[in-house]
Amino acid sequence: MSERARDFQVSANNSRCGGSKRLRYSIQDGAILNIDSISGTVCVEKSFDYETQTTFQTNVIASNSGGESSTALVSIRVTDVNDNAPVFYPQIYNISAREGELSDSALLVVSAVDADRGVFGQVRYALMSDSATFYINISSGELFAKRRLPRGKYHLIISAVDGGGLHAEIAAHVHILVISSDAVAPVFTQLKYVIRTTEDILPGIVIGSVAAVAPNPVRYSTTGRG
Ligand SMILES: [Ca+2]
Ligand SMILES: [Ca+2]
Repeated sequence: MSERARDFQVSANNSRCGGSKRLRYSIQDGAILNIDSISGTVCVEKSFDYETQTTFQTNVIASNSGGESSTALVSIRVTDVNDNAPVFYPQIYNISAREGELSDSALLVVSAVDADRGVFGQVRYALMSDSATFYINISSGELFAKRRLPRGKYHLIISAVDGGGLHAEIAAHVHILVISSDAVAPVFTQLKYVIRTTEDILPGIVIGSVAAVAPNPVRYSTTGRG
């Protein structure tokens, strides 16, 4: 059953000679599924979310007017649909680069996450502006300069799309300040930091750290979603 669930039907026989033929169906976990007591059609009361739960089991009961009953197991396997678009995090990037430099290293890595799995969760990036000067690795999100950059400011817009064709609702914005070759900008020790934490972490608890090196004291700030 997909996250957009369909109804299906259960059936039972009441073959005892002379017994009542009137069957009634009922189901456990009525908050999630509902069953038509006459036809046995099972309906969804509450949407499934593949990202939360991929299987679900419950019992259905068929009983006759004589008080006899039997039970069957209904096992539901939820299949993934593309119900999540990529989301950039962070959505705004501010970096500086030195004029006249051309490096094989990426200027930065943009990142969008998609809660779906498989192809539906695969994110590809595209540069929507200034593609004559910059290019992006569509799989990794690494942003490179195509040529030596003159001093100035650049504003790039980057989109993300998943394997099912859903686009990120909000694009990423990259602000690049190209500074004098004499200036020394702080340099992060890594272009991308991955920090894992549990969902029930309390505010104020340290979950990781980042580091940049520079000849002068460095101040840190964040630009993503709060
Ligand atoms: Ca999904
Ligand atoms: Ca998706």
